[in-house]
Amino acid sequence: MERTYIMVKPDGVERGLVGEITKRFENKGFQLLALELKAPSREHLEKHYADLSAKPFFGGLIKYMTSGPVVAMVWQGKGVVKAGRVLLGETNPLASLPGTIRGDFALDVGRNICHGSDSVESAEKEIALWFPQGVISHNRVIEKLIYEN
Ligand code: IDP
Ligand code: MG
Repeated sequence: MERTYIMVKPDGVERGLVGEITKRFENKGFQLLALELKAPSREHLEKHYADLSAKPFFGGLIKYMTSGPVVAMVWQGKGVVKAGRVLLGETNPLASLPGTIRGDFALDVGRNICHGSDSVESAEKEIALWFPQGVISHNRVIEKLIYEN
């Protein structure tokens, strides 16, 4: 089953949006496999965002991401990587439709409150980076109410 890495960024945590963001993944039917409030180091975040290290906003991004604790999560379910990005909205919150997390709760690309993996491959890399100890394995009782097969 597909998994993705979702993170509430420091502004999302500080604004009290952890429950709101988590609720949307729960409501959709996805399964929570890991959740932890973390204060990652600069080095850890530089690894997480390594693909963006040449971007002009990289320094600001790392400063933003180290400004407070984040909530690191792993969610599992059918098509969860793409569906997670749909729930989040566009990178630029002003381009995000109402009904999406960024569309409902953010304005600025540099304060867009949440992260979601952009492919199955990067999801697995990010899960290994944030949860090197691994995540739980649990067969939900409600699985037959969420999936036909
Ligand atoms: P994503 O988070 O939607 O996948 P990415 O392009 O991977 O977007 O960029 C990672 C994060 O870097 C964004 O969520 C945003 O916080 C920040 N970022 C992206 N583009 C800009 C920009 O042009 N200015 C400032 N910050 C940016
Ligand atoms: Mg990205």
